[in-house]
Amino acid sequence: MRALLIVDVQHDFLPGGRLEVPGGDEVIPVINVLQDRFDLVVATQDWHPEGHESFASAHPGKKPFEEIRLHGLNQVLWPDHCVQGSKGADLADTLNKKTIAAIFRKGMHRRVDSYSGFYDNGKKYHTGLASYLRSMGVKELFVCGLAADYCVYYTAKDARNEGFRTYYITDATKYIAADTYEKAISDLSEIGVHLISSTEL
Ligand code: VGL
Ligand code: ZN
Repeated sequence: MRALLIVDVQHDFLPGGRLEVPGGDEVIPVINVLQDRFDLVVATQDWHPEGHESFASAHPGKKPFEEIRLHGLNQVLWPDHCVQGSKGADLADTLNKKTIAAIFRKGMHRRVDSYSGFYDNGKKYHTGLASYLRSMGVKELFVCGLAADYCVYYTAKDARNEGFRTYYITDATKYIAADTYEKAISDLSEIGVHLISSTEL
């Protein structure tokens, strides 16, 4: 059984959104076409409470994209984004949602960020995604969405560590910054995540 995992294709990560990913909207037509080729389609949704500690606005004097130590972890500070119940947190209007069987929300714990769809950055709280995929008989997981160098990267890495044969679809994701993307790609290939193009599917 193989599954497609669509990471954080939400308004706030699209051009004009609060944490826009350059060219982020371009992944949507690619993902829409891909969906039909999978037995199972699952999505994640970044879903922060107001005042989440990953927001620069929660730290007086700090600006977005600065890095701090937060409860023992390195944390990039972000503009407020994907606030629970806001329009920016909705899955993109043009994303086909008909085939999405389940949506796993993350980033709800105020004190810790959650890039991966599997667990938070401190690996303390699980979303249930790993056991869900196993219970559905998934062996191969194909990861796409936003952003390539943060949530898609960490999700693919954890998928591999959880024992799934993992594929990272390079033309169905876009990055926030080129340097973090380069690091992500080399780390993923080192740990045995397969980098593929949607045209190979
Ligand atoms: C993301 C930064 C903060 C992502 C989410 O979806 O890649 N990046 N929250
Ligand atoms: Zn976030």
